[in-house]
Amino acid sequence: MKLDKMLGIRYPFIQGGMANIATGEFAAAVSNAGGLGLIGAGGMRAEMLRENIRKCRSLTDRPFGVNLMLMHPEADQMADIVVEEGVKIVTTGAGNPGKYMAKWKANGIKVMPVVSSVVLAKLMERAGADAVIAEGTESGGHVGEMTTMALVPQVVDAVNIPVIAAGGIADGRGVAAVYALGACGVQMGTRLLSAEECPIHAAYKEAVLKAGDNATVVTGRIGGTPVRIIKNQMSREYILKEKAGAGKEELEKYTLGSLRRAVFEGDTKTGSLMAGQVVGLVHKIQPIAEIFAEMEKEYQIVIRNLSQEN
Ligand code: TUI
Repeated sequence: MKLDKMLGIRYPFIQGGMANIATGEFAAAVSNAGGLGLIGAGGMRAEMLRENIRKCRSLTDRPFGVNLMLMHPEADQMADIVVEEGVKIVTTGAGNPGKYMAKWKANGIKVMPVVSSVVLAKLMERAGADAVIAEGTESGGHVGEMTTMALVPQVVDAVNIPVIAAGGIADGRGVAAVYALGACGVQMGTRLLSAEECPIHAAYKEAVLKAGDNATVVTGRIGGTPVRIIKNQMSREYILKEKAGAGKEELEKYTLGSLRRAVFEGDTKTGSLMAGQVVGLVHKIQPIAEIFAEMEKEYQIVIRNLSQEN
Protein backbone atom coordinates (compact mmCIF):
# COMPACT_ATOMS: atom_id res chain seq x y z
CA MET A 1 0.00 0.00 0.00
CA LYS A 2 1.24 3.48 -0.84
CA LEU A 3 1.98 5.95 1.95
CA ASP A 4 -0.86 8.35 1.07
CA LYS A 5 -3.45 5.61 1.71
CA MET A 6 -1.62 4.43 4.84
CA LEU A 7 -1.67 7.87 6.43
CA GLY A 8 -4.87 9.30 4.95
CA ILE A 9 -3.10 12.09 3.07
CA ARG A 10 -3.32 13.26 -0.55
CA TYR A 11 0.26 12.64 -1.69
CA PRO A 12 2.78 9.96 -0.62
CA PHE A 13 5.13 12.72 0.53
CA ILE A 14 6.37 13.38 4.05
CA GLN A 15 8.49 16.30 5.11
CA GLY A 16 11.94 15.83 6.67
CA GLY A 17 12.33 16.81 10.33
CA MET A 18 14.57 19.83 9.57
CA ALA A 19 15.72 21.13 12.97
CA ASN A 20 15.18 24.87 13.56
CA ILE A 21 13.21 25.08 10.30
CA ALA A 22 10.15 22.85 10.62
CA THR A 23 8.00 24.88 13.02
CA GLY A 24 4.38 24.06 13.83
CA GLU A 25 3.36 26.62 11.26
CA PHE A 26 5.52 25.09 8.52
CA ALA A 27 4.38 21.53 9.33
CA ALA A 28 0.75 22.70 9.10
CA ALA A 29 1.47 24.27 5.70
CA VAL A 30 2.89 20.95 4.45
CA SER A 31 -0.14 19.05 5.77
CA ASN A 32 -2.57 21.58 4.28
CA ALA A 33 -0.80 21.13 0.92
CA GLY A 34 -1.54 17.39 1.04
CA GLY A 35 1.68 15.92 2.45
CA LEU A 36 2.54 14.88 6.00
CA GLY A 37 3.96 17.84 7.91
CA LEU A 38 6.32 17.13 10.79
CA ILE A 39 7.35 19.48 13.55
CA GLY A 40 11.14 19.27 13.86
CA ALA A 41 11.89 19.05 17.59
CA GLY A 42 15.65 19.43 17.00
CA GLY A 43 16.60 22.98 17.98
CA MET A 44 13.53 23.46 20.22
CA ARG A 45 13.32 23.36 24.00
CA ALA A 46 10.80 20.80 25.28
CA GLU A 47 8.10 23.33 26.15
CA MET A 48 8.55 25.00 22.76
CA LEU A 49 7.72 21.67 21.18
CA ARG A 50 4.45 21.60 23.11
CA GLU A 51 3.57 25.10 21.88
CA ASN A 52 4.43 24.17 18.29
CA ILE A 53 2.22 21.08 18.46
CA ARG A 54 -0.70 23.22 19.67
CA LYS A 55 -0.02 25.83 16.99
CA CYS A 56 0.10 23.18 14.26
CA ARG A 57 -3.17 21.67 15.44
CA SER A 58 -4.82 25.12 15.35
CA LEU A 59 -3.73 25.58 11.72
CA THR A 60 -4.67 22.24 10.17
CA ASP A 61 -7.32 19.52 10.40
CA ARG A 62 -5.12 17.13 8.43
CA PRO A 63 -2.72 14.54 9.86
CA PHE A 64 0.66 15.86 11.06
CA GLY A 65 3.44 14.50 13.24
CA VAL A 66 6.57 15.27 15.24
CA ASN A 67 10.16 14.44 14.33
CA LEU A 68 12.21 13.73 17.42
CA MET A 69 15.97 14.31 17.11
CA LEU A 70 17.30 11.71 19.54
CA MET A 71 20.65 13.42 20.21
CA HIS A 72 18.65 16.25 21.81
CA PRO A 73 19.41 16.67 25.54
CA GLU A 74 15.65 16.94 26.25
CA ALA A 75 14.63 13.95 24.09
CA ASP A 76 13.19 12.08 27.12
CA GLN A 77 10.86 14.95 27.99
CA MET A 78 9.90 15.39 24.36
CA ALA A 79 9.04 11.70 24.10
CA ASP A 80 6.50 12.27 26.90
CA ILE A 81 5.19 15.54 25.44
CA VAL A 82 4.13 13.87 22.17
CA VAL A 83 2.03 11.46 24.23
CA GLU A 84 0.56 14.17 26.48
CA GLU A 85 -0.38 16.28 23.46
CA GLY A 86 -2.04 13.41 21.61
CA VAL A 87 0.31 13.42 18.61
CA LYS A 88 -0.56 10.51 16.31
CA ILE A 89 2.61 10.15 14.21
CA VAL A 90 6.27 10.31 15.31
CA THR A 91 9.38 10.03 13.17
CA THR A 92 12.81 9.86 14.80
CA GLY A 93 16.35 10.63 13.70
CA ALA A 94 19.96 10.51 14.85
CA GLY A 95 19.61 7.53 17.17
CA ASN A 96 17.70 4.47 18.36
CA PRO A 97 14.20 5.25 19.73
CA GLY A 98 13.84 1.73 21.25
CA LYS A 99 13.37 2.92 24.85
CA TYR A 100 10.31 5.03 23.90
CA MET A 101 8.57 2.51 21.67
CA ALA A 102 6.43 0.70 24.27
CA LYS A 103 4.92 3.93 25.60
CA TRP A 104 4.32 5.35 22.14
CA LYS A 105 2.69 2.15 20.87
CA ALA A 106 0.54 1.86 24.01
CA ASN A 107 -0.77 5.33 23.20
CA GLY A 108 -1.65 4.47 19.61
CA ILE A 109 1.15 6.50 18.02
CA LYS A 110 2.38 5.45 14.55
CA VAL A 111 6.20 5.33 14.79
CA MET A 112 8.43 5.68 11.74
CA PRO A 113 12.14 5.81 12.67
CA VAL A 114 14.74 7.06 10.20
CA VAL A 115 17.36 4.38 9.61
CA SER A 116 20.61 4.47 7.70
CA SER A 117 21.37 0.73 7.79
CA VAL A 118 19.67 -2.67 7.48
CA VAL A 119 20.68 -3.61 11.04
CA LEU A 120 18.82 -0.66 12.52
CA ALA A 121 15.82 -1.23 10.23
CA LYS A 122 15.47 -4.82 11.53
CA LEU A 123 15.88 -3.67 15.12
CA MET A 124 13.14 -1.09 14.61
CA GLU A 125 10.78 -3.65 13.08
CA ARG A 126 11.29 -5.94 16.09
CA ALA A 127 10.69 -2.99 18.42
CA GLY A 128 7.27 -2.41 16.83
CA ALA A 129 7.87 0.36 14.28
CA ASP A 130 4.98 0.86 11.84
CA ALA A 131 7.32 1.77 8.96
CA VAL A 132 10.95 2.80 8.52
CA ILE A 133 12.35 5.75 6.63
CA ALA A 134 15.50 4.56 4.83
CA GLU A 135 17.65 7.66 4.44
CA GLY A 136 20.66 7.72 2.13
CA THR A 137 23.80 9.78 2.51
CA GLU A 138 22.60 12.14 -0.25
CA SER A 139 20.43 13.82 2.41
CA GLY A 140 21.11 17.11 4.06
CA GLY A 141 22.00 17.32 7.74
CA HIS A 142 23.12 14.32 9.79
CA VAL A 143 23.81 11.42 7.43
CA GLY A 144 24.86 7.77 7.36
CA GLU A 145 27.24 6.09 4.89
CA MET A 146 24.99 4.29 2.40
CA THR A 147 23.39 5.80 -0.67
CA THR A 148 19.62 5.72 -1.15
CA MET A 149 20.08 3.53 -4.26
CA ALA A 150 21.92 0.85 -2.26
CA LEU A 151 20.12 1.22 1.07
CA VAL A 152 16.43 1.21 0.08
CA PRO A 153 16.26 -2.19 -1.71
CA GLN A 154 18.32 -3.86 1.01
CA VAL A 155 16.01 -2.51 3.71
CA VAL A 156 12.96 -3.52 1.63
CA ASP A 157 14.31 -7.10 1.46
CA ALA A 158 15.14 -7.19 5.17
CA VAL A 159 11.85 -6.08 6.76
CA ASN A 160 8.12 -6.75 6.39
CA ILE A 161 6.96 -3.23 7.26
CA PRO A 162 6.57 -0.38 4.75
CA VAL A 163 9.73 1.45 3.73
CA ILE A 164 9.78 5.16 2.94
CA ALA A 165 12.78 6.45 0.97
CA ALA A 166 14.69 9.63 1.81
CA GLY A 167 17.79 11.31 0.46
CA GLY A 168 18.24 12.45 -3.11
CA ILE A 169 14.58 12.87 -4.07
CA ALA A 170 13.49 16.30 -5.31
CA ASP A 171 11.22 15.64 -8.29
CA GLY A 172 8.89 13.10 -9.92
CA ARG A 173 11.80 11.13 -11.39
CA GLY A 174 13.12 10.51 -7.89
CA VAL A 175 9.69 9.36 -6.72
CA ALA A 176 9.45 6.86 -9.60
CA ALA A 177 13.00 5.65 -8.91
CA VAL A 178 12.42 4.86 -5.25
CA TYR A 179 9.08 3.18 -6.03
CA ALA A 180 11.08 0.95 -8.37
CA LEU A 181 13.33 0.10 -5.43
CA GLY A 182 10.33 -0.98 -3.37
CA ALA A 183 9.60 2.13 -1.31
CA CYS A 184 5.97 3.11 -0.61
CA GLY A 185 6.57 6.85 -0.35
CA VAL A 186 9.19 9.55 0.00
CA GLN A 187 10.50 11.92 2.61
CA MET A 188 11.77 15.28 1.35
CA GLY A 189 13.70 18.09 2.95
CA THR A 190 15.85 19.95 0.45
CA ARG A 191 13.11 20.56 -2.12
CA LEU A 192 10.99 22.14 0.61
CA LEU A 193 13.73 24.60 1.60
CA SER A 194 12.71 26.63 -1.45
CA ALA A 195 9.02 26.60 -0.54
CA GLU A 196 7.38 29.99 -0.15
CA GLU A 197 6.17 28.91 3.28
CA CYS A 198 9.64 27.74 4.44
CA PRO A 199 10.73 30.10 7.23
CA ILE A 200 14.51 30.12 6.56
CA HIS A 201 16.36 33.42 6.07
CA ALA A 202 16.25 34.78 2.49
CA ALA A 203 20.05 34.44 2.15
CA TYR A 204 19.84 30.69 2.97
CA LYS A 205 17.07 30.28 0.36
CA GLU A 206 19.15 32.19 -2.18
CA ALA A 207 22.13 29.89 -1.51
CA VAL A 208 19.88 26.86 -2.12
CA LEU A 209 18.68 28.25 -5.45
CA LYS A 210 22.24 29.07 -6.55
CA ALA A 211 23.78 25.73 -5.53
CA GLY A 212 24.82 23.19 -8.17
CA ASP A 213 25.39 19.43 -8.16
CA ASN A 214 28.70 19.63 -6.34
CA ALA A 215 27.71 22.27 -3.81
CA THR A 216 27.50 20.10 -0.70
CA VAL A 217 30.09 18.42 1.49
CA VAL A 218 30.00 16.26 4.61
CA THR A 219 31.72 17.67 7.68
CA GLY A 220 32.52 15.49 10.67
CA ARG A 221 33.06 12.22 8.76
CA ILE A 222 36.35 11.63 10.57
CA GLY A 223 35.76 12.27 14.23
CA GLY A 224 32.34 13.58 14.93
CA THR A 225 28.83 13.51 13.60
CA PRO A 226 28.68 13.53 9.79
CA VAL A 227 26.58 16.47 8.61
CA ARG A 228 25.97 17.46 4.97
CA ILE A 229 25.93 21.21 4.33
CA ILE A 230 26.43 23.64 1.45
CA LYS A 231 30.17 24.38 1.11
CA ASN A 232 31.21 27.71 2.57
CA GLN A 233 33.96 29.31 4.64
CA MET A 234 32.89 27.30 7.69
CA SER A 235 32.96 23.91 5.92
CA ARG A 236 36.37 24.66 4.35
CA GLU A 237 37.93 25.64 7.68
CA TYR A 238 36.26 22.75 9.49
CA ILE A 239 37.51 20.16 7.03
CA LEU A 240 41.07 21.56 7.01
CA LYS A 241 41.15 21.35 10.82
CA GLU A 242 39.52 17.92 10.78
CA LYS A 243 42.12 16.58 8.36
CA ALA A 244 44.87 18.11 10.51
CA GLY A 245 43.61 15.99 13.42
CA ALA A 246 41.80 18.66 15.46
CA GLY A 247 39.95 17.44 18.55
CA LYS A 248 36.22 17.52 19.17
CA GLU A 249 36.39 20.68 21.26
CA GLU A 250 38.18 22.69 18.60
CA LEU A 251 35.79 21.49 15.89
CA GLU A 252 32.75 22.32 18.00
CA LYS A 253 33.77 25.99 17.84
CA TYR A 254 32.65 25.89 14.21
CA THR A 255 29.43 23.95 14.60
CA LEU A 256 28.07 25.43 17.84
CA GLY A 257 25.03 27.51 16.95
CA SER A 258 25.92 27.34 13.26
CA LEU A 259 22.55 26.02 12.06
CA ARG A 260 20.74 28.80 13.90
CA ARG A 261 23.11 31.37 12.35
CA ALA A 262 22.16 30.08 8.88
CA VAL A 263 18.42 29.75 9.48
CA PHE A 264 17.73 32.89 11.50
CA GLU A 265 20.54 35.31 10.57
CA GLY A 266 21.21 34.22 7.00
CA ASP A 267 24.92 33.92 7.79
CA THR A 268 26.10 32.09 4.67
CA LYS A 269 29.80 32.30 5.64
CA THR A 270 29.94 30.73 9.11
CA GLY A 271 26.46 29.16 9.27
CA SER A 272 25.57 25.49 8.58
CA LEU A 273 23.41 25.59 5.46
CA MET A 274 22.14 22.04 5.64
CA ALA A 275 20.99 20.69 2.25
CA GLY A 276 21.11 17.43 0.32
CA GLN A 277 22.91 16.60 -2.93
CA VAL A 278 19.72 17.26 -4.92
CA VAL A 279 20.05 20.94 -4.06
CA GLY A 280 21.21 21.39 -7.67
CA LEU A 281 17.69 20.40 -8.79
CA VAL A 282 16.02 23.17 -6.81
CA HIS A 283 15.53 26.19 -9.04
CA LYS A 284 12.67 28.32 -7.83
CA ILE A 285 10.61 29.50 -4.92
CA GLN A 286 7.11 27.96 -5.07
CA PRO A 287 4.17 27.28 -2.76
CA ILE A 288 4.31 23.78 -1.23
CA ALA A 289 1.04 22.81 -2.97
CA GLU A 290 2.62 23.62 -6.34
CA ILE A 291 5.77 21.60 -5.54
CA PHE A 292 3.68 18.55 -4.65
CA ALA A 293 1.37 18.88 -7.68
CA GLU A 294 4.39 19.27 -9.98
CA MET A 295 6.12 16.20 -8.54
CA GLU A 296 2.97 14.10 -8.86
CA LYS A 297 2.54 15.16 -12.50
CA GLU A 298 6.21 14.45 -13.33
CA TYR A 299 5.91 11.04 -11.68
CA GLN A 300 2.86 10.18 -13.82
CA ILE A 301 4.74 11.15 -16.99
CA VAL A 302 7.80 9.11 -15.98
CA ILE A 303 5.82 5.93 -15.38
CA ARG A 304 3.82 6.38 -18.58
CA ASN A 305 7.03 6.78 -20.58
CA LEU A 306 8.63 3.79 -18.87
CA SER A 307 5.66 1.53 -19.58
CA GLN A 308 5.61 2.55 -23.26
CA GLU A 309 9.27 1.68 -23.85
CA ASN A 310 10.16 -1.73 -25.17
O1 TUI B 1 18.65 12.97 11.89
C1 TUI B 1 18.77 13.15 10.71
N1 TUI B 1 19.19 14.33 10.17
C2 TUI B 1 19.50 15.43 10.90
S1 TUI B 1 19.38 15.61 12.58
C3 TUI B 1 19.97 17.16 12.46
S2 TUI B 1 20.20 18.18 13.85
C4 TUI B 1 21.89 18.04 14.05
N2 TUI B 1 22.60 19.15 14.02
C5 TUI B 1 23.91 19.11 14.19
C6 TUI B 1 24.56 17.93 14.40
C7 TUI B 1 23.85 16.79 14.39
C8 TUI B 1 22.49 16.83 14.22
C9 TUI B 1 20.20 17.49 11.18
N3 TUI B 1 19.94 16.52 10.33
N4 TUI B 1 18.50 12.19 9.83
C10 TUI B 1 18.10 10.90 10.26
C11 TUI B 1 19.26 10.02 10.49
N5 TUI B 1 19.36 9.23 11.51
N6 TUI B 1 20.33 9.94 9.73
C12 TUI B 1 21.15 9.02 10.31
C13 TUI B 1 20.51 8.58 11.43
C14 TUI B 1 20.95 7.64 12.40
C15 TUI B 1 22.29 7.54 12.72
C16 TUI B 1 22.70 6.67 13.70
C17 TUI B 1 20.02 6.85 13.07
C18 TUI B 1 20.45 5.99 14.03
C19 TUI B 1 21.78 5.90 14.34
O2 TUI B 1 22.28 5.07 15.29
C20 TUI B 1 21.42 4.32 16.04
C21 TUI B 1 22.08 3.85 17.29
O3 TUI B 1 22.26 2.64 17.42
O4 TUI B 1 22.40 4.72 18.12
